Amino acid sequence: MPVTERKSVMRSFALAMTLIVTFLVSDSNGAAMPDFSTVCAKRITLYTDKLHSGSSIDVYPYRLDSSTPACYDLPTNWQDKASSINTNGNCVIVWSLSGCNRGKNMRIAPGTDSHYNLAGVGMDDDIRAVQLCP
Ligand SMILES: [Ca+2]
Repeated sequence: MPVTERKSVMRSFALAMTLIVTFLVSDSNGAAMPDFSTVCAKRITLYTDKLHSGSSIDVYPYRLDSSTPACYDLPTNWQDKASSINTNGNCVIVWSLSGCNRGKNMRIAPGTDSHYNLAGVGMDDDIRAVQLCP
């Protein structure tokens, strides 16, 4: 491999490592790091339509620090859209407002009603945040 090509490869490698380290050290907002013990934990799936149909999004609520419950604020294009939910065996609290600390909320866990139709618990097209049960 010619020297210039080798240098180019090394430069690309160095850039990639810098990006990875930057990603690991801080998130894009420079906000507090999530607690990694909960980051990879629980997947919750929301659907735009009832009966787990339409478009879907997987969300992974995480803790910002040890004193707050794991919460995930939905992106703007998913606010007030969900009509059914798969908690994948987890217990969650869905909230009508972001932040998991205000607005209407409802606990949804294995065995509770309305996973297939959130209208049954008054939360149809009315979810902006998902929290893991504390
Ligand atoms: Ca909907």
